Amino acid sequence: MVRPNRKQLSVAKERAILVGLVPPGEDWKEELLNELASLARTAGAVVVDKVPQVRSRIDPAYYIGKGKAAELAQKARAADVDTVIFDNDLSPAQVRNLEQLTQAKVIDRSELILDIFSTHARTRQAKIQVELAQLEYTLPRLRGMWTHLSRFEGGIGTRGPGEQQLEVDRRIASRRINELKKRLKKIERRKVSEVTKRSPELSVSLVGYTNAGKSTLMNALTDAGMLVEDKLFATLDTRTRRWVLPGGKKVLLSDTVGFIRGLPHHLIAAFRATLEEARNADILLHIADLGSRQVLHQVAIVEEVLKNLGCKDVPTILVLNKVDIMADPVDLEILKRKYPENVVISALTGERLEDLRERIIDYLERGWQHFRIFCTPDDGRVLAYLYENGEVLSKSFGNEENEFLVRLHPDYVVGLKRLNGSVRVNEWVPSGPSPSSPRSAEQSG
Ligand SMILES: Nc1nc2c(ncn2[C@@H]2O[C@H](COP(=O)(O)OP(=O)(O)OP(=O)(O)O)[C@@H](O)[C@H]2O)c(=O)[nH]1
Ligand SMILES: [Mg+2]
Repeated sequence: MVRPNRKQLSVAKERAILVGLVPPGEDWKEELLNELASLARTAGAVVVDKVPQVRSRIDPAYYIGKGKAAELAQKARAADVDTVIFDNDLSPAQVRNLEQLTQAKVIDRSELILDIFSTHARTRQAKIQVELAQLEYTLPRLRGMWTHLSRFEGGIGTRGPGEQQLEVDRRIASRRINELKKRLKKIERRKVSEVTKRSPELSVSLVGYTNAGKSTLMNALTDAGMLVEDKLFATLDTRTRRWVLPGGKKVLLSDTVGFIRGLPHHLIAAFRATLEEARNADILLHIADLGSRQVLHQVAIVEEVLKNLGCKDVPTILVLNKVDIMADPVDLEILKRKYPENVVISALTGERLEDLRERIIDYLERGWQHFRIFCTPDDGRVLAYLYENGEVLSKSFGNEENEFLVRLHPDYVVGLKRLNGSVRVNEWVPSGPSPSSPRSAEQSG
């Protein structure tokens, strides 16, 4: 396959120096580069040094200023570094200038994240999504990249062919982008039809910052067998499993790709369909990592991404995870106050998972209404369905017809009628005390 000329973005096994710009007065200097270090390690690089730069103004030519860049070049040479990774996004000109000065490969945060995504993508959909995001990120930069490549390929004086090559690259890249978009549409259409074919079961989506413990929780609640790793972006596709709650109620639970500060917007665009799962969910479980000192920042970032994805109106429970390794109890109190809908758990030890289960049951039952259901006596599936999805308050069995009083979410009435077209359903407003508790209804039936 013909691919446009692309700078080798992969940093696997390379020795790297990390650089980040911190506005004066900010106190998260160390933490900022810790996250970049996790990203770099996840990508396979060996971090040899971290250089946070306190500076308020961005230098258009060298980002951190020429003096600082020269110091950086010295450090890079002394430590025999292959790559310099910037925590911020750089312009093509800045990359070029910095590479000339440091004699090392220079990549920015977005490129690093794209690199991780491309090595972690497993499904066809995720692979296409990542390639699309990479091409869209590099297309406007092709000019800068060509100059960069021509330097290594002895391109001085070969300007003519260079320009021509650039045009060819652009055309190949655009054509490939269109092709990938088409393929993606096809996969997405098929997925949509799969989703609409699903039963009326309520869906619960796990969302949250990368490494917060979404997949660990998914495994603890279902037998999903999701890959769990102390690495960023272990999960890149959506996995949905049936989650059986105490009492036998079932919901669909989905695990999906995590969020991070400064997620390249091409990536969000490419992964929109994957993240769509969250928008269509009945309930979101926002998993937060109490083990991180940055948990407040992380929760705010996830909230922001959710808002951009159009999930503002989906009921959300904040799941405060990793209580077994909590970094700061004050953060926990702040979050609990700010988000009254919360539970505190440890997905790893299983601590207080029952609180989460109960909360989901509460949530599911909140929209329940009372119904009087009539059906012919020969269909046992109706009663089984009612037990599975609602609460049966009383039963009376007749020769012609059975009658059940139930509490049920209105969504399930549709499924009931699909099950047996002759079922009649009347809404019922109970007056006075409920006819009987479920237990005594069991006995009376
Ligand atoms: N101590 C502790 N560690 C946890 C807990 N939950 C998850 N972890 C660890 O946190 C790391 C990340 O867990 P994952 O479940 O892969 O996180 P994720 O949110 O799915 O991450 P991505 O898929 O990368 O976005 C793993 O090393 C887990 O073992 C917890 O409750 N306590
Ligand atoms: Mg995961």
